[in-house]
Amino acid sequence: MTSLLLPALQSPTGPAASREAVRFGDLSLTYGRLAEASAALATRIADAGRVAVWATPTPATVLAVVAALRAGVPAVPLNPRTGERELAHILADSAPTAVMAGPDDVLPPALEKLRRVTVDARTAGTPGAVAGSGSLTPGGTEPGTAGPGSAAAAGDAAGPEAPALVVYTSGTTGPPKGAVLPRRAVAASLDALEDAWGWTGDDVLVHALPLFHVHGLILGVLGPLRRGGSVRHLGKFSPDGVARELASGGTMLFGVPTMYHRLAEVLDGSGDAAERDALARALAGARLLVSGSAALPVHDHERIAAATGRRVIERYGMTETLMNTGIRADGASRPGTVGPPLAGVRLRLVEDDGTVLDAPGAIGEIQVRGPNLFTGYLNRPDATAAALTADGYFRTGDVGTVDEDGYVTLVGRKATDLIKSGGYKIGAGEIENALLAHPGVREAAVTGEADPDLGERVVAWVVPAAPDSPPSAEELADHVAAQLAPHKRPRTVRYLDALPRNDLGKIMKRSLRA
Ligand code: MCA
Ligand code: AMP
Repeated sequence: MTSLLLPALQSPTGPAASREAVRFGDLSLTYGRLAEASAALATRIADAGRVAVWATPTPATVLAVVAALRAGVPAVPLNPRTGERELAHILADSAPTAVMAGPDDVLPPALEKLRRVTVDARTAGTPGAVAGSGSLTPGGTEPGTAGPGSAAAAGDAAGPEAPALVVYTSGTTGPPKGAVLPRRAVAASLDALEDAWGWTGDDVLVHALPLFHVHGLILGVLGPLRRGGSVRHLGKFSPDGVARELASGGTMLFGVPTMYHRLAEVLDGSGDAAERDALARALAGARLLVSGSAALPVHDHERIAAATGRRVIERYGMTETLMNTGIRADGASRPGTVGPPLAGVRLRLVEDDGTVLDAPGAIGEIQVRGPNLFTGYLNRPDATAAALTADGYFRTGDVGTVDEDGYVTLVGRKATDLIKSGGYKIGAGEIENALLAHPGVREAAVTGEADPDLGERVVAWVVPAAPDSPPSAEELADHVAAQLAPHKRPRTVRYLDALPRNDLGKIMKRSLRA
């Protein structure tokens, strides 16, 4: 493991400098430009204790995060669609002193109090920018600070335990918690994937994942940059975009199961035959198709394999642990399993009473330990202590089995109040609290239901304050989207006269589901 997080950005010259680092549509950044611009930007945030990044799916986000890493300043990526209540919580909790955003981004009032550092990844006119071809000349609102010497000024050499990112993730109750991810964990996890997948600087990764979570940002952006390779981001997921980028040089595809499901629907559907064939050819030509963040149903595995002759491989991770297991590029694919532990990761199954299970076929909670783990939750020593065992293992809350050759299969989750929808982790409690804050809601409970596209769908069970004029499902969805985030909105609302409760007054969600 190299001590620099992004060695390819240190002082690239010659062909290494002109290699494309990132491309979003017709906007692209070479290693040379990214190195220069991020070094200049790093000097502007060097004194920020923590910096928020308005994480739109654009090159500005890449530039901002790389600059923060090079400055040794922890970055807090924000979902640009975060609602009022959730944003207020994240800002109060993480206390950034500045926010990095693109020149045209309209920031919500809560962010106006912070120093705004404009990240302009489009300004043309600096040597190397080719007008009209989409080459970028970033450098922010202080032109002239990016010079050939400045790339070396940014160290990228903060200590291994220094926090690189704070990523917010939902729990069963309460607002999201900030997982503090040290540089050591980012490096270790990306290097374990290099080993598992033979990931090199020649790879061109294609994806359309959001840039405010581990999957899209750490694996999907820092992964290629650490290897000196390229990433092409689609901006917004579409089967056409996937086909286009894989057919024109893309070697790897990362996606959540919902995306692979939508690809399978095209491959298996009765739509346009030319579109279907183009997609099948493009997928067949890729070196690696990787799914993660939730389980890819075997039916979708099979449909993709039938149409392309290629197997999607799965890897299993978590915000707090980064990547734990994965099918190797040179290993047996085995749909339905998430592969063996990655290099450096120790994984065990544990019974409720703490007994470690080692009989093949045993089912228990998955606990993991290794250099890939976070350091803790920001401002939450209680939650951090509860998540870790005395001997340093992280309690994932996932329930699984390990077979004789070490392949892990996930069979469920300990907490029924966690919903995975479209690959996003969503806590039932935070949605219930948001619903209860709506004047038309007297009581609320939230559950997850199976959904062929999203994996699980958020369902709200509501007792209206006024039974004759309940708030509409759309109004409640809009309310949750505006307070928390659009992906947390209920997709189904069911109205009841009362919630089923046990003798202690606790809501019996099991009987709701039944
Ligand atoms: C709809 N929209 C609304 C509302 N309704 N906006 C405001 N209020 C409303 N009431 C908007 C949305 O914002 C969006 O806008 C559009 O309508 C469609 O939204 P939605 O229906 O939510 O999209 P979808 O089709 O359901 O999205 C599917 C998806 C998405 C693209 C697969 O779920 C996704 O990107 N998932 C990735 C999750 C992920 O990266 N997870 C990683 C975390 P517009 O059309 O403009 O966009 S897990 C992780 O990191 C660990 C480590 C791991 O293992 O990977
Ligand atoms: P998050 O906290 O958003 O990082 O989500 C982490 C959770 O996603 C894990 O605890 C798992 O429940 C789930 N997950 C991630 N990858 C997979 C996978 N390949 N198969 C099934 N579940 C997964």
